[in-house]
Amino acid sequence: MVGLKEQFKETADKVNSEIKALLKEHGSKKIGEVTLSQVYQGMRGITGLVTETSLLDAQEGIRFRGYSIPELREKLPKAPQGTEPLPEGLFHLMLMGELPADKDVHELTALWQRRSHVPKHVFDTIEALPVSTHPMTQFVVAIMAMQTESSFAKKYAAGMNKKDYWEATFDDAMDLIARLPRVAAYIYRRKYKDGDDIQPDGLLDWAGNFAHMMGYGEDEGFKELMRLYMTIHADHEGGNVSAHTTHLVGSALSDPYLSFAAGMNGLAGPLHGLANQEVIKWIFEMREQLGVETPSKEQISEYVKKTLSEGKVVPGYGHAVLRKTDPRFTAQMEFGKKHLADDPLVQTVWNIYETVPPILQSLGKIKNPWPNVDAHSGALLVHYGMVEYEFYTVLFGVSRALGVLASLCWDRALGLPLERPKSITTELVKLWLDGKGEIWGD
Ligand code: CMX
Repeated sequence: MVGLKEQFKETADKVNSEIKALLKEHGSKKIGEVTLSQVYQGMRGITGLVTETSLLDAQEGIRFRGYSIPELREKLPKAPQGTEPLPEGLFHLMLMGELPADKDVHELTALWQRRSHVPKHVFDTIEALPVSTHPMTQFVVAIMAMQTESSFAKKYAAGMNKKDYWEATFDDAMDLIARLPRVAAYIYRRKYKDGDDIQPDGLLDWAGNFAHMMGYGEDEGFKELMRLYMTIHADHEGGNVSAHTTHLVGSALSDPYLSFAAGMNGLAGPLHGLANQEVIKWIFEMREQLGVETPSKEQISEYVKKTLSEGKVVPGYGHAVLRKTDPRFTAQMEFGKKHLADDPLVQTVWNIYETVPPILQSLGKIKNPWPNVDAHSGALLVHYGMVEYEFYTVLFGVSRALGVLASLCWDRALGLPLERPKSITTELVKLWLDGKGEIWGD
């Protein structure tokens, strides 16, 4: 779609000039201080990145270009007869900084439909893996196999002018987003449905078609859930592991396929995206051990204490930045109340929500005892029949592509450089504390 690409370039040029002027006048202003604890403890609270697509407030939660999740659910275009936002609209908002018109969203749906062809060798590569391979591993391998299609890699090898990086990145981002649902659905059908692959439906929206290819095309409720799911998991500002990794690897001018695959390896960690499978696994194990379908709050409380006493985390709770209930949790809870309030598993998730925070709080060390996005998503999926929880992080990954690839377009359009922070050794820290060594920047 020439239109969106040109519009993006025009917007990016304007922002680029603004940033240049801003740095010329204010470039030496300090925006914070760094403590020794922050250096050792995961760089929490250090502002060191620019990500244009979304901003996280510790108390309020995520805003995409200034819009909260409830606002997006109201304002973004919907599917015919649908009430949840189309993720195409969120992508447009993140990329362009403005809410899309219905027409923009339809054009994006059509563009992604046109560019969704996945080459045969990608399916062959997936087939070369044992079917028992974790779906996230199959997903990353498939993304790497698709790297043969990278326009950025081909153009760079041929000698691309740095002024054109943004365009090749844009093209790769669009192709990747268009192809990911097909690849992810193929992995799902291969692993869980005897390889009974379902061809795309060229008339459906991006998330609706994804639901269809996974085998849930007859279920309007599941399609609506996918539209909401793909919207709320897309972005969470720039410092989280998947977004930061994609940005970091991209800063070496690794093409968007390489960068996104790297980000997905980070999403596959249990403290990040894999937590969505861990939550359901944990609830299933609790139900099995207690021998009941809907454990009481007292039983949940005992099980949480047991989990903690075994030196494990309670999955789905806590956050590195947020300090309140995640609005992505709340959006899913609202979806649950509207469509499946009687579901016993969903009710268990709500009982856990009432039980866990005071217990975590009582430990005195946890900065955020409240649920994050992963605490709720699995229960909704199980309701519609998707019980294969090892697949859940792939759903998260398909959605996350929207945010991190929109950001990668911005990275190249703004000409952001190689990322290379300074590291130090404990030896140097000790010398510095004794006044015998200098830390760069001190
Ligand atoms: N259960 C048990 N202990 C927890 C906990 C939880 N849910 N959340 C934090 N803690 C512990 C930490 O492990 C840490 O313990 P130690 O001091 O013994 O090492 C202590 O409380 C302080 O941690 P914190 O500063 O509050 O949290 P962090 O910023 O270090 O970690 C996170 C954030 C998300 C990794 C952590 O809360 C956690 O492990 N949660 C469970 C896994 C999870 O749900 N991850 C998904 C996050 C959302 C996403 O990215 O998808």
